[in-house]
Amino acid sequence: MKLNIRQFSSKDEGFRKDLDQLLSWESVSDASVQKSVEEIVNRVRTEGDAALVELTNRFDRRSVQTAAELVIEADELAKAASRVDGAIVEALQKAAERVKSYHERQIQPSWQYEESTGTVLGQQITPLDRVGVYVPGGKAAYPSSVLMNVMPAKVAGVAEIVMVVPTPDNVVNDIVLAAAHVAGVDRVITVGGAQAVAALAYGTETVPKVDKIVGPGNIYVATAKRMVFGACGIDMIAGPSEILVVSDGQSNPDWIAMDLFSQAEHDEDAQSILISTDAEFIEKVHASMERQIEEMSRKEIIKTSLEGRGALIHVGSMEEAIEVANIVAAEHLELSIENPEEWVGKIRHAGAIFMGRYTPEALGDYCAGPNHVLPTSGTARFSSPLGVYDFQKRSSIIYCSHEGASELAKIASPLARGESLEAHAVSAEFRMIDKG
Ligand code: HSO
Ligand code: ZN
Repeated sequence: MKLNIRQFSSKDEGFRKDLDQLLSWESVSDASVQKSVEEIVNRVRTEGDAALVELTNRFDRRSVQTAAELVIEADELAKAASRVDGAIVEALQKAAERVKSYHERQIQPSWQYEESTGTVLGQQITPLDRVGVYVPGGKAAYPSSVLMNVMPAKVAGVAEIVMVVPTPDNVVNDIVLAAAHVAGVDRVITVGGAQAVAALAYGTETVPKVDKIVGPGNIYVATAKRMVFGACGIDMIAGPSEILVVSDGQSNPDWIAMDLFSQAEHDEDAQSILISTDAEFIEKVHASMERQIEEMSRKEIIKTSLEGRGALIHVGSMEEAIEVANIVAAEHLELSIENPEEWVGKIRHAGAIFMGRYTPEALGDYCAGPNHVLPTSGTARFSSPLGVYDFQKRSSIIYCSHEGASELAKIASPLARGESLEAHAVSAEFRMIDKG
């Protein structure tokens, strides 16, 4: 199948402009979506379960009478897992174990230090009490994403995890429920869309109010998450998935072609880019893609993605390749080169860096251990993979000895008077040992 993929060279005039255009992604903010989400959120907020039942019946073509029918308790999840192919359950368990072990290294301990006056200062770490995990239904229902969203919360010590997943026409995805079971979700509620987000943010008679909502969703879900932010925390708003492969031309072109496909098959808006110092290699990868695409079950999605947002970029040197990679700030960056450890230190912006020829993104997507919820659309410039730290918060600890308080009061008092805040000044001065 012929594939018309954009080709650039860093030598081209206007290369930087072309690159910026390639990378530009407008997250759609549609006024009509905004309006209907606002209505839905307000209804669930004020009417609770009644609105949740009515909206779920309407949008998901269901006919439940009460909100209790929307709940799947933990023992039901175990039953769902027993209906799933044993090899898949075993793989989910192995993946969960690896993701857990990786994330355990992210736990931030509380700390404190003592000054010579006996004053103690520190930071106390606590997990969030309750978290809601949104799992999309339909074509993007990924059991692996259930693990990636739930495991860091578990490792952080979140006491209760509620998962919501739409089940249009009453069709449940047993593998998603099995993943929830393996990850240790406490309860699943079969609702989706903006109504699910509102229920989690404000609580209903049946859905407990959570402290943070994580997990990807469509435009309605993303809009609702932005809207409820403040009532609870939210994770980042994910854009389409991207991969950037940097190759020295020495890898197998078929492997690189398939790595690019692996991102393109996610959806039509996904972005796959190859950068290489070897123009001939780029041609080989292109030819391989045109050959291998014939065998792909998602060939139409792959073609649309590659022709719409993909690119093959020739650069003059590895230095230039790294410079471009830092501009792209890709969600996934594969360094398919001989000595990735020599170059990785120069990468300043990337969600996850896959080192060498034997590390395709697909292994990271499922089971290597690091999280696959990563910053998209260049946001790796200022944000990080989902992690244990997203489910922990910090409280400052200040414990003054009498001597320490006295010393601090000498600093605080003039500052307070400078701000014309007398009570502050006097409150501090009361703790002075020598008030003279
Ligand atoms: N590459 C996706 C994650 C995923 N892949 C789920 C397969 N299943 C976004 O990082
Ligand atoms: Zn993937």
